[in-house]
Order: sequence, then C-alpha cells, then structure tokens
Amino acid sequence: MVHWTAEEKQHITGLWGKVNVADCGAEALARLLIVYPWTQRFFSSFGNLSSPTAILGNPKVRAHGKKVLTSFGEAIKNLDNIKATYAKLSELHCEKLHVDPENFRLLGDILIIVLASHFARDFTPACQFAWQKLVSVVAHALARKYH
Ligand code: HEG
Repeated sequence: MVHWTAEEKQHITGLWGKVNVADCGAEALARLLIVYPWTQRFFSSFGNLSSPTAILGNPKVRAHGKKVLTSFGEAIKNLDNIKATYAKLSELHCEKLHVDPENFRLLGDILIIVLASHFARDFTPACQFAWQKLVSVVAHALARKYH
C-alpha cells in the first residue's frame, strides 16, 4: 500500500481545495490532445479537434476534462484506497476503451503543468512532490486491470 505522510496529504488536499475542477480539467484534457495529438483517436466522437483553438473551444472536451478531474477528486478522498476506487474505471479503460496506459502518465504530467501554471507560488517543490506521487499512483491504479 502507498504511504502518505501528513505533509503530503496536506499539500494534496490544500491545493485541491483551490482548484477549479471545470477549468483545470478542461485545460488538462485540451493540452493532452494538443501536445500529444495521437491521443485524439480516442475522442473521434467529440467533433472538431482540428486545431488548438478548436480543441480549446470544444464543449465536449471541456465536459470530459471536468469529468476526468472530478474523478481525480475521488482518489483524493480515498488516498489510502486508490486501487479499489479505480478498479471499475481501470476495467472500462482497458476492456472497453482500449486506452494505452502510457496515456495516463501523459495526462498526469500535463495536470502537473496546469497546476503549476495556475498556482505558481503555491506550487512549491514539496507540493509538486506530493502531486507527482498522486498522479503516478492514479496512473498505476488505472493501469492495473490491463492484461
Ligand atoms: Mg478516461 C471515460 C476518468 C484518463 C479516455 N474517463 C472516463 C470516465 C471517467 C474517466 C470518470 C467516465 C466513465 C464512465 O462514463 O463511466 N480518465 C479518467 C481518469 C483519468 C483518465 C481519472 C486519469 C488519468 N481517459 C484518460 C486518458 C484517455 C481517456 C489519458 C485517453 C487518452 N476516458 C477516455 C475515453 C472515455 C473515458 C475515450 C469515454 C468518453 C466518452 O465517450 O464519453
């Protein structure tokens, strides 16, 4: 089981309380689709993804980004039980969606960049450490049901 120090938990929940889930989620997913364009193949039903402007203004991207980051909130509420929290989602991404788990790591790193740009001063190295650990544990938990 992953161990979280009191300080790490504080960095995670403290920053999370200030995050605008809709805005940061939308920006993270849009950046994923722009920076790593091959990830667009999973979202062929989302309409116009033909340019950075189109992606940033796409309401389906926005809604799905919010959904994904909201789901991160479940991990934050269940830090000591992330694997079980994501068991069903891991099955979905593996068996139905066929998302390569490498993409979970990419999205995690993008989220770090979004948080750093939104919270510059509060996103200290110690805070980054805790969040890097979180995105890594989330990516690991989502990849668990792959076989
Ligand atoms: Mg996934 C659906 C969470 C990364 C592609 N993703 C979902 C859903 C959640 C979720 C909560 C809705 C599930 C449902 O409808 O029951 N996703 C989630 C998390 C992460 C993640 C927490 C974190 C790393 N997803 C991710 C990545 C990709 C992806 C990296 C692809 C590059 N997700 C994906 C697709 C769907 C979901 C294609 C279905 C979208 C739809 O058609 O509505």
